[in-house]
Amino acid sequence: MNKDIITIGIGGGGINIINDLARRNLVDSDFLVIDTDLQSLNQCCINEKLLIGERGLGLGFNLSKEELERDLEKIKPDLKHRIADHKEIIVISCLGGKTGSLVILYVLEVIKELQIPSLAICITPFSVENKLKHSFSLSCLHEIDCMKQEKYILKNDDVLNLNIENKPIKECFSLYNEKIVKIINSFKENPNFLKCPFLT
Ligand SMILES: Nc1nc2c(ncn2[C@@H]2O[C@H](COP(=O)(O)OP(=O)(O)OP(=O)(O)O)[C@@H](O)[C@H]2O)c(=O)[nH]1
Ligand SMILES: [Mg+2]
Repeated sequence: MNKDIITIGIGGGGINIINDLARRNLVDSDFLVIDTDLQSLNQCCINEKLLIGERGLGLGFNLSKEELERDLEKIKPDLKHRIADHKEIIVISCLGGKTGSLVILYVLEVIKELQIPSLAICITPFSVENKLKHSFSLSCLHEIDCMKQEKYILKNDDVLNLNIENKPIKECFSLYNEKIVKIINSFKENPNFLKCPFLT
């Protein structure tokens, strides 16, 4: 029996986040993880997984747009099948990575086709990360705006403002994920919560 809501994690960062939410039982939701990287999918505790492409080696920066589109078209029926029966969908992706920044747009298009209310939680790269990551992140956010998709932006730089001294980054990410839990719960309570600024 499906839950009303499904939370989808895309790319390495998205999968890390979903893995942490599920392992600590922080969100009452079904989960799905999607990546081009088989290793990252295999390391994740979620049962529902979708691998994009046959190589399983991640996108790196070498795959052409046409090849990626072809690979995405192949998973479309499976993706639709896994999400269609849910009433609400959350999509979580760390922008900057090639998979995170490109695949999220495709997943959001499919959700739009199905007309299911959805929220994209987009995490932007640390300031110190390379320029290419920031340019992927910016163009992804622009595309999401063009789609008129509801989105909530979180900045990885804020992870550094948590004031947790000498903690491994994984623990800092884990603490930051509690903010993501609040956003998901707000969306569950009211899918229009972003239109009510006093609630955010
Ligand atoms: N908040 C948070 N950010 C993360 C985490 N893991 C990675 N990131 C961020 O995610 C960004 C993108 O990295 P990945 O998600 O691994 O990249 P990807 O989408 O798999 O892309 P490719 O491997 O290049 O195809 C990184 O630059 C980090 O800023 C995490 O657990 N939490
Ligand atoms: Mg990756």
